[in-house]
Order: sequence, then C-alpha cells, then structure tokens
Amino acid sequence: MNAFLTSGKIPVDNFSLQEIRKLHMKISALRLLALSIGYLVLGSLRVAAWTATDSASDPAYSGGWTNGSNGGSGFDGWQLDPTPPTNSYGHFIGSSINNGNGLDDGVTGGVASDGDIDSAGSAAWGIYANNGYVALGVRMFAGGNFLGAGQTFSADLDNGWIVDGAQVTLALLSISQSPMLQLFFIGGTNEYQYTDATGTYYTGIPFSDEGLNFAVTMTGPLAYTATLTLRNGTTTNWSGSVNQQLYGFGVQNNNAGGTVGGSAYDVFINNISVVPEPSTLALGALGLLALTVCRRAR
Ligand SMILES: [Ca+2]
Ligand SMILES: [Ca+2]
Ligand SMILES: [Ca+2]
Repeated sequence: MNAFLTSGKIPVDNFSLQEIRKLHMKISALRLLALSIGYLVLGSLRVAAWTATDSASDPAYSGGWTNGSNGGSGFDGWQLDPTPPTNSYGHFIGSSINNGNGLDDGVTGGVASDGDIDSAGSAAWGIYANNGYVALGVRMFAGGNFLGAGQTFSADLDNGWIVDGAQVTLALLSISQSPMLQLFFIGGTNEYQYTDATGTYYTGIPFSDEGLNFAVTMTGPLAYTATLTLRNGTTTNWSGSVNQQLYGFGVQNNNAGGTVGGSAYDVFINNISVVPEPSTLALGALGLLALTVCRRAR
C-alpha cells in the first residue's frame, strides 16, 4: 500500500510522505535520410500527441466534485478518498478566496481581487480535513501516459490556514501512485518545502493563503526543473531528480483544520495542465538526425 493513497483517521505524526531496430541490408545515405526524417516526424507527433487540461469550471463538476468525475481532457477520472463527505472530511467545488483570512485582499503573497486560483464561475476544487483525518484527490494521466522530456505539468494550489504540525501536499506520483516529488507546507513552519529523490529542502517561499502555481518540466527521463510562484510574483526554481517516472498527481489535506475546522482551513487546487515543448524537442531530434546522417554517409 503506498503512502499517498493512505487516508482516513491517521495520526499526523505517523503519516509520512517519503514514500512516487536492426537492418542488415545495404542502404544508401539518401534512404537513411528519408527514414530518419520519417522517424523525426513520427517522434514529434508522438511527443506532441498528448496534452492535458482541466479546471473546476468544467461542466463535469456542475453537480459537485465527486469520485470518478472527469472533466477536461488528458486525465483519468478523479480518485477521491475518503468518500462520502462527513463533518471531518470532504470534497467540494467552491471559491479559493474563502480560505485563510477569507478575504481576496492580496495580503501574504497574493494580489487583491484576482480571485486567487478560481476559474470561471468562482470555482476551484476544495478539500477539507479535520479531527485527525486525511483527505485527498488523485488524478492519473489518461492512457497510462507519463511526463516525457520537455513536458510541463502545471497546477494552482491554494492552502488556507494549517494548524501546527498538519500538512498540505501537492505531489507528482509514480505509476503505483507513490509520491516522487512533493511540494508541501507544514503548519507552524515558515516556508513551503519539497521532497524529491535526493531529500527534503526549503523553497524560500513563505506561506500564502492567496494561491500559488507549481510547474514541473522534465529535462530528462528522471530529471526535472520546478518553478514555484506566488500570485504576487514571488518565485523560485530548482532542479532535481525523481526515482520513477511521473504518471499523475495528487493533492492531500492532512488534518489542516485540526480540532478547529471551518472554511479558513480548506485546501483548493485548480487549473491543471500538461503541455509539451515540441519546438525544443524537434531541434534536439534534428541535431540527432544530422549526426546520424553524417556518420552513416561516410
Ligand atoms: Ca486571503
Ligand atoms: Ca487574491
Ligand atoms: Ca485563497
């Protein structure tokens, strides 16, 4: 059982997220060139073949955010846990301006009157968890896709208040839904942190109840660069590695409301996407093609 999907009533202290051709024939250089161009085209098509996008404003959520609901494109349906909602945990569609101080005032890292991370209709995906409970939402990329080199995953996260020791996490997941790269905030600390293949690090980005964007671009099979940006433009980036390829993501509210609860402690996510960078890859492939042709032509 992987750690990220673990939910239900779990003591915060015990909940750890540290767990995510061969052609023997004479062939002219010209034929090789034609073949190589073919591969280049096919390769570019394959790279550009999948993208993903969704937001809480999609009509798929007009009846609420429910287990299996599946708006937008490029993702499998949401896996929500636990369900159905109780006073201690649940998932809903709501406005991200209602957490934290409950005001879209720009205070603590935001912009006044920007709607925080809401999309059309003042909508975002919300998760509440109190009284020692953990609640989460997981979304895998459709078709068993994983993030390939040059592809960027992007999501907006908006946490509210977090009681001391409680935790809010946005994670990129392996095929078995183990967390491989986690961005998180622990109540009572001063900065967002992240954990990847090599350890846990502070980001230097302070708490905000007004939302942030987290963007992760693969630069190799297991290498990435990440950019974390608050709504007011405060930003940082880093490079790192993951132990396994990334097949989806999850957002988790680990008891942010503690024994208090209420909308101030809600966690929101919205505006999720995966986009390719085909131009960069095409240039790289063109370089490889040139190299191949030059070598074979001798
Ligand atoms: Ca606020
Ligand atoms: Ca705002
Ligand atoms: Ca907010």
